[in-house]
Amino acid sequence: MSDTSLPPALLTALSDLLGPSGLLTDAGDTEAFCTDWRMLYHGRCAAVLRPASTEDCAKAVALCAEHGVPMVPQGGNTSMVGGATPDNSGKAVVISTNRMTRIHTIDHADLTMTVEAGVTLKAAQDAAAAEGLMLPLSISSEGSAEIGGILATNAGGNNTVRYGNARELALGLEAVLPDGQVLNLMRRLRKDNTGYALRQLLIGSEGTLGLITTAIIQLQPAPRSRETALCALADPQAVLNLFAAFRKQDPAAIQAFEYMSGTSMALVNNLIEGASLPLETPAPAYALVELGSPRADDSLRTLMEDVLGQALEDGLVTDAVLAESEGQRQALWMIREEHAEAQKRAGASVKNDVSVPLSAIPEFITKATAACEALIPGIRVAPFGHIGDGNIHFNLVQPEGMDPKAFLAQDHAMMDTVAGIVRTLDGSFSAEHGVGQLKTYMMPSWRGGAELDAMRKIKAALDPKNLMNPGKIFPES
Ligand code: 2HG
Ligand code: ZN
Repeated sequence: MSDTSLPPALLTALSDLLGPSGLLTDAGDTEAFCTDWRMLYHGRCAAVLRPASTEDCAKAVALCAEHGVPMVPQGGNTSMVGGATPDNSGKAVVISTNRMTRIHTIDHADLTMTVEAGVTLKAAQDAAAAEGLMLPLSISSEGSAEIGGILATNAGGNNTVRYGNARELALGLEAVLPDGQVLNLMRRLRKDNTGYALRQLLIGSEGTLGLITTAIIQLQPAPRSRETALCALADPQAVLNLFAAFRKQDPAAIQAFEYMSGTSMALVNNLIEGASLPLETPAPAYALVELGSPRADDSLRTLMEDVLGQALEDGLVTDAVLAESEGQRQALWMIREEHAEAQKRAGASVKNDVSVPLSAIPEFITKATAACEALIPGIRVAPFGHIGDGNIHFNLVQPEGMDPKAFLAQDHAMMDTVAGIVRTLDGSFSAEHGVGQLKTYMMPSWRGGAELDAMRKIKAALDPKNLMNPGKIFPES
């Protein structure tokens, strides 16, 4: 039985092109593609298209474009801002990349991997590791998030502090444009100033300018020594001081530098099975520090012990634990990576993925905490994130016992309160999660004037009928 509203001619053409496993039209099969990971958005679609190659994807896009059917690209469906969920008109098709799962090559001389959009980040990391190399991008959702979506949203994550965002790692790209043309930018060059950097335009465009199908990713030699520590501290300023202490000794050794507040840590402890704080007493703030090097000597251990030893002596760090095995390292990372899941289990929450200059972080956290507590008494302010990049997930969890709907009804008031403080500190309301549909309403006041105008002109030039991921990034008027 088919639940689609697609015109019969298009349906037949798509069915001939993609075959039974490449075209889903039953509501029971398409439902999972119409809801986001956080269950905040519940859209509908006319069909889910699952092309298995760039060629099929391009033909499917051309057919939809011809019939004026909107298209929503979707990877692992892990967006935090509703970036891959269709609206509820039921007119759009979702184009899922999850059948494009080939890893074409891993090149040791160029240190690159050529990979299709639907490969999960974890599968790509594992393939690199199996060859003694490292794909230096790590995010909490890496088991499901796919390479195409990661590039479309310019994901950041835990290793940005050393290796940059997804943008810095993509040397080449192939994408299908909104009219079905294939844009082949698969060049593998570190230097290439031949006209506009279209690759960088597609990266971070959240699927509004085209659908990324293949990429060439820069790899690194695998680390042969790694040191990981969890530290307890008094406040975010102390966490930043510890970051500065490591940076002063050897900035290139810092592979990750993460912050967790006492409140967010307590949620993980209470709500995630198998997670327990490996420190004597709970603290107001924590830092998860990872150092890495392709050298196999013990210089990182010395560095870690020297900096932490001094910090403990100075009272900057109040307690610390070092991972003594890969198992212990993974247990420390599990505590960090389960933050999003713990907050989901704690009830409704509002996410503010912000960045401010490093020096402004303590002031931001203090002011935003006070403002949110004044706005909603009993609110649980649970910030954490990539403090080494100035990126804080300033997440707000509903008061215990409050009706989740009543809490979410105030989401704009909360987001505007936080964003207002971010603005006074020269920050951004979207650091690494994108604008999606959740934050489109903020665009005119943040990216108004010539900047938003230029963005709209680019969108109109590449997608004049507004068919590719409509309703994302751009506010309606
Ligand atoms: C992370 O850093 C992700 O774990 C998710 O970006 C952040 O839940 C969040 O807000
Ligand atoms: Zn993050």
